[in-house]
Amino acid sequence: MSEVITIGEPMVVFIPHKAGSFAEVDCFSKGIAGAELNVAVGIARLGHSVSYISRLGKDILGEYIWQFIKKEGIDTSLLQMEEEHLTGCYFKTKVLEGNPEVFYLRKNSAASYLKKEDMEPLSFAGAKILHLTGITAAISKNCMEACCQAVEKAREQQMQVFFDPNIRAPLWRSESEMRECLNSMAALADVVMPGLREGEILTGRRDKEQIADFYLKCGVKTVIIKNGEKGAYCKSQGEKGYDVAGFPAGRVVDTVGAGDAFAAGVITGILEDLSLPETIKRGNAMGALALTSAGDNESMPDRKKLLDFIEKGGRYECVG
Ligand code: KDG
Repeated sequence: MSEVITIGEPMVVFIPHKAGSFAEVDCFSKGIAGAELNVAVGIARLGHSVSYISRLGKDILGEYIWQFIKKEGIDTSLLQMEEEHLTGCYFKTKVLEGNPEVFYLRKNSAASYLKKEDMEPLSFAGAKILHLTGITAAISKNCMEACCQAVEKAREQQMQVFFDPNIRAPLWRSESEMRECLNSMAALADVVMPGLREGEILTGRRDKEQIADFYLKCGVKTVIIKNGEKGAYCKSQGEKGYDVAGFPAGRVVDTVGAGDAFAAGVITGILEDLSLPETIKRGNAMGALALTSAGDNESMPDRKKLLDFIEKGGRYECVG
């Protein structure tokens, strides 16, 4: 089994060539998306083994995604292809500042039919980390149950469980349901990695230490709160919290996928037994690099690009 296992919904993303509403844009490029898949790409490019659990529709998008996953060296043995449902996709806008808007065409997608029973026959033997995000939990009740089942299996193998809440409000019926589900998933994890704003929304606290304490009280071992260019704040059980400085990103092309790049940096740092501050520094560097391209995982670095970026203290030529 691979070192890391992750579960999620892959999508094709359509990336506009210019700013404006959908009606105003004529040309789009296509790319591959899906938070957990982005993380898997980051992990694989740094030379670690990773398995991706998902369902794809047997259609042109599903075929395209399958080829991409194989090309990236991610284990496809836990991927299923099915005839009945389609593969999801989404469109994003191009913005000159801030976060782009996203429009999903993913309701009833093949991945939303992932279920608990799909997890039961799988062997997690030998794997070290299970990475989950709140997006998979949001797409359907059965996906949420599949994630919980995966946590049980991970526990049997003494794996560490990582959780990124990844708030995607349009996927939830209400904010209270979202808060309750995401916090209950977070409580199952060893390491929780919310963005600062996400932490505020989910816990109702306004301060990074209070947000961290909220999750530590639920039994989480380490909380890492992402704060964009400023870096991240970390607090572990029984220890004092600390900040790890971020990297200047240079020109920001697109912010989507930065949190996933951060997670890939943290997960690989843990696999390589880096100290926690060094691990988070790697996460910050990966997050900054992710801002330099229009795709969701296009600028996930290989090891050389990552080490060069860290050595130079940031700044990288933008793509697109
Ligand atoms: O974190 C990046 C993801 O948001 C993006 O790749 C698409 O998975 C996606 C989603 O659900 O928004």
